[in-house]
Amino acid sequence: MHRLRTCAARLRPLTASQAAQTVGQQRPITVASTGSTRTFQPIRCYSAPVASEPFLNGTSSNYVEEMYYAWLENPKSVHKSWDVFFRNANAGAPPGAAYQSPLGLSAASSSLVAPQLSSLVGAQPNVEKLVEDHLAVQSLIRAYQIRGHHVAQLDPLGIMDADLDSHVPTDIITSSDKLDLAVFKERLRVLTVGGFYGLDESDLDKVFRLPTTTFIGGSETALPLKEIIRRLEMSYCQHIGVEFMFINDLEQCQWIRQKFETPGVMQFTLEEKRTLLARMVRSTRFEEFLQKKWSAEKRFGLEGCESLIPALKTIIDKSSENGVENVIMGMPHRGRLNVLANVIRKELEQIFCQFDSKLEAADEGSGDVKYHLGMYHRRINRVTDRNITLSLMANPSHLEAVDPVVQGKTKAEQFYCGDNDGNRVMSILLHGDAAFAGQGIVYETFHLSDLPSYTTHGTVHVVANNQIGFTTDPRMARSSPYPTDVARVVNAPIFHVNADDPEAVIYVCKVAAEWRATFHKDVVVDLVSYRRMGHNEMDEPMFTQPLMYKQIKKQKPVLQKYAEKLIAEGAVSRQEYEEEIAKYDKICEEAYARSKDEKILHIKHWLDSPWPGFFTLDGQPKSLTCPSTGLTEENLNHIGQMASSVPVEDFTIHGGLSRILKSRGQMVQNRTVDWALGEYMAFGSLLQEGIHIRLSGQDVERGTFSHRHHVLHDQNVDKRICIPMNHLSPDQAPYTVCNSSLSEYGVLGFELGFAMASPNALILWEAQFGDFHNTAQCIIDQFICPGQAKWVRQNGIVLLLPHGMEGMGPEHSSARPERFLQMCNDDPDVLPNLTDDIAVRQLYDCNWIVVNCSSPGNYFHVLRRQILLPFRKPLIVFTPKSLLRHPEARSSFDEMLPGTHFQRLIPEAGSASERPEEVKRLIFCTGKVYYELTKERKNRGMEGNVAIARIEQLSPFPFDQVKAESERFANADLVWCQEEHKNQGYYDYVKPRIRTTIQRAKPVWYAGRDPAAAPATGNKKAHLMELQRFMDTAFTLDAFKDQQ
Ligand SMILES: Cc1ncc(C[n+]2csc(CCOP(=O)(O)OP(=O)(O)O)c2C)c(N)n1
Repeated sequence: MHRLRTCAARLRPLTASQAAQTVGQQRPITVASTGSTRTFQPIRCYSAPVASEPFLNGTSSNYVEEMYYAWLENPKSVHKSWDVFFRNANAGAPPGAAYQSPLGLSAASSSLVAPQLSSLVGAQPNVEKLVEDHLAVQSLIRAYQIRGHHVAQLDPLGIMDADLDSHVPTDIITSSDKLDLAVFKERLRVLTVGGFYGLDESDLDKVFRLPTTTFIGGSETALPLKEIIRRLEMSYCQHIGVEFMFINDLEQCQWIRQKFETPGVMQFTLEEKRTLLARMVRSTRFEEFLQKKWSAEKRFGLEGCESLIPALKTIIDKSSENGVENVIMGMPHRGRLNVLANVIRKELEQIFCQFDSKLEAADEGSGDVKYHLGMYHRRINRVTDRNITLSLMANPSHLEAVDPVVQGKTKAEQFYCGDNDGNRVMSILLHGDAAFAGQGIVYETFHLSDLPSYTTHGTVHVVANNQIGFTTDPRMARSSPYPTDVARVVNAPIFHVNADDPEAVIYVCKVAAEWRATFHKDVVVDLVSYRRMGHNEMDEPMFTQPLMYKQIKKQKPVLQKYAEKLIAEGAVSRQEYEEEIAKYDKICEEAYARSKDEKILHIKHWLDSPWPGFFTLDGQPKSLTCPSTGLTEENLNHIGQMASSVPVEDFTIHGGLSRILKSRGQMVQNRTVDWALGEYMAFGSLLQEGIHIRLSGQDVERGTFSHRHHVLHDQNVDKRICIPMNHLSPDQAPYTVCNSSLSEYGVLGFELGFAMASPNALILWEAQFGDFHNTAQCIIDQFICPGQAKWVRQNGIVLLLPHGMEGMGPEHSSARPERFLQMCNDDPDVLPNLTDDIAVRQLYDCNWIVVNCSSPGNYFHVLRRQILLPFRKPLIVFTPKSLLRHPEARSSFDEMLPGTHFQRLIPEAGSASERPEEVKRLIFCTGKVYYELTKERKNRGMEGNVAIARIEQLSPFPFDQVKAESERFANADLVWCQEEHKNQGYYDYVKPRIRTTIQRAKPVWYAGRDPAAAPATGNKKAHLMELQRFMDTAFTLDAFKDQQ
């Protein structure tokens, strides 16, 4: 195409009047995109008449263009005369010289063309200049598109560079005093002298043809250079800085260019302006009202970035117009109360009463500070007159941690309403500039955005970029030019906008919402603003940013500026403006008066994810019992068949896998399950009962230890897969199993969010090895552990954490049970009432459940119990590695039949239980070490005098069953045995609880590894020696006599 431009058109500058007559025919081009087609208007084709080639005119050039393309593909496919013409033109022949008549061509050959051309080119040097000038103009346009944002006037204070760089790119003809002709000319001169473009002042009035990659011409295809520059300045260097040229999709780039370059795009109706003013009034006066009433309270006000409120409202209005019915939002502290009041429309009195420190909390748990609480609200969108549900997720202080949670919740809402393309449910994420740049979870969340099982089909990100993070300047807080650069990794366009220009803000928000609706991809709006107060209202910003704050003190509030603008334009009268303010102030005052009537604080009014129908109307569980988690033999057989077969035809699986499936089949015949089959039985049965299951994590489809194989791969057809679990019965719930990106923080947060959407789903996240969960520690500490206490919302997420000391070194060994146990809320020193319903009651009171199952049957039960319970609690499961294939780690169908339950404690059932009074030692343990203990006991022939009991549910602690077991072996001393080091594992958790159970009547001795800094040795021999040493301790009956 580039060659065609130079040869078929032989561009040369036209005068302005000529240009007006030579408007090229515009033909719309239609571009296919996901699910729809779009038409761009206008796309120019180079069809202007060119005087120098007599046969080229407006009507013939299409024909020439086609000939040219044909020639490019195959020079022999066109007539010889065209062949010669294109060769000459391509070689640089000047206008009029490229064409040679066919007659003269009888002996035409490329050897003839070259000497002829060289003389022609030499004879008309100005043609070269013309081509160069056009190329220069094209480069200039491109330079603005790529780098215009670097000089856009983004900082409302006018003292900072949003990209942290005061340098003006050398290839744009602008300066911060843009459009000042003198400055402009000087810069043009510098560029000319520098030889960058080779243009000079005399070119300013010359008319240049515009390339197809710009829309600045509107309906014109050629413009004088001066006008080209002016329009580029208007598009790219005013209050909007558009960063998009890194996107490697032409259609998307064209779309954005059209949105920002087309002349007159930023025009607003009177109605729109007045609505915008009213929204600015609400945003501004809300903060003023809070400041007036509670001047000594922290509220993390929005002052300096008030246009955030109309920005969000515009995104929501536009999205609602495009069919969105449900918007899930996540945001940090800044402006959160304002968003709750003016975007979500939480009742103002509910917000105001949060400021009343004397109000008592009605709900159990810690509650949370007001600027962390979530909210769910369904209402009519006044602009579109359509229903819309808005929810703001509760979040911790930990900045950006809520991002993946919002995405997971959004994905779940899309999944449950069959919204496969994100047309009805969307997410909006708000960020602070320092956090957006600094927190790695932002990057991890972006990387989920286009993965099939994690995409939410485009998120609109809004950065409240107040150009400061607490007391830290941006130049100390990030190494990238903008805080938003992280978004570039997923090709998200970034719209920087000066937040003191509300109309520009509204415009980019409209475009952002349209972008999301059109391309279903992420987009970022960067609201460049300032922070009028300190980090919070108590902070003194002058300590650290004196000059910035001197400027801020002089800065006229944006509402005032915008109101004055509209009054000057005549869009609104001063009286109307003042009435609007008075109206909103009155609303606030009335709500304030009502808030005084509130007697009690209800955190449950701040629930972000209600589960209608799951609880009673009072929010209580419908019962406090749990039915049997067993299954019929028939059902176990049916699921077992599916787990051991390939339910589709002509599907070739790997030979090794065939053997695995065959051995599963044999297990089913023998009425036994191993770990994988036990899990299969639990999943399969819940699916058949209508419970959706989603298992996500790194390599979960096969299973890190190659034991699961939930996704079969055809060995002959690329990417053909089969998930037998989805073939159980026609009316079953869907099973989702998905290998995730290599992120724990992001993916665990995502699954937690997914689990929030519905109580009727089993959502599991599996760590590759249990210790990797600590890169997601924030999700565990801030959401999973205290979520219900802070935000009265339950969550039944399951964490599968492979754990066990197997000589694999300090990593890959410990899932750190001690940390989970240390965060359990049960009291070690208080023996609960040992009533019949203690098991369920304890579960209801706990903050999470921690188990380490020693048998596949018990694992099966605990998974099923998770759903059959009438409430939801997070479940932490330490899962095995070597036990997956241990011949003894099998369970019989008998342990899984109707009437069976999860066993919180598996008592001694061997010879020791025959004469319990003769038993000298009762060893309590959990997990894999049980198999090492029983082996050692057998080797030593001590089965009659050492009993071993397995605590399968560590927390809530089975006080009742530990008591029963201790009383059964009344003459035995008590030992806690674990394979973990003494300062790790379970010891510190179980010891005081066993002591409480036996009323401190006996000591609880320790057999296990010594305290250590690392979780395990890297030396296999040392590992085995350690194991032998603590086995010796466990089975030496007088091992503790010196400690008596
Ligand atoms: C993960 C995390 N680290 C540190 C903090 C403490 N902190 C609270 S606000 C803040 C500054 C945030 O700056 P920015 O993201 O620009 O938002 P702003 O407060 O300016 O709106 C910091 C460091 C935190 N809340 N979370």
